Amino acid sequence: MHDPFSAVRRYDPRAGTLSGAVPAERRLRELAGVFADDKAFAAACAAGNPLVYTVASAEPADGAGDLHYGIGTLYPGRVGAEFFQTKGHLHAMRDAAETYIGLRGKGLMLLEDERTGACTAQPLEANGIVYVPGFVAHRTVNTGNEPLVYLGVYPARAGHDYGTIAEKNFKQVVVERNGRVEVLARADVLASLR
Ligand code: S6P
Ligand code: ZN
Repeated sequence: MHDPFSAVRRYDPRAGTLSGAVPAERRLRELAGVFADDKAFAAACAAGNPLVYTVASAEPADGAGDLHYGIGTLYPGRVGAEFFQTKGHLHAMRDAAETYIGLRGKGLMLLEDERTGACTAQPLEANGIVYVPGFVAHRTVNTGNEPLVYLGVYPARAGHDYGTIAEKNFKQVVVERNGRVEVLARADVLASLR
């Protein structure tokens, strides 16, 4: 029988593992449309289709008040000038918020409110916490040289809407330029690639 109290898991912040969870893998080819530079994307896929990130999730129960959580491990790397990043999503249950807790490494979260269009890039790194309110699309970017490992905790019924992002993408793009991390407008980056 399901025991509601046998709920202890172990995680490893260096390896990004979670006991009892088989990590889902996202390789570069699955991120078609995410990166601004189509040519660099095609070249990187052809050159070995690297593992970009894994997510190891725990879904203890699915009631209205329940929580799910997952450990994301986003590897360092770039496609052209743009840092490795997650697909990004809104929650299907739009008002579902999420708390991201940084465990290892250094990066940014791109946040974009679908109601107002307001967007920002917030630091996500070891010992830092980013709160993602409802109605806010979120994407994680690794701007460092080691894996970015984080824990995301969200309502069990949040769900994922990837389609809206696939259509519109995020307004901001995070690139390395002259050895520095820069957050640029996608429209400007696309124009410079033409
Ligand atoms: C789930 C939570 C994270 C992401 C993970 C991968 O609500 O936000 O666990 O699933 O960062 O990102 P994505 O966009 O591929 O789901
Ligand atoms: Zn989420």
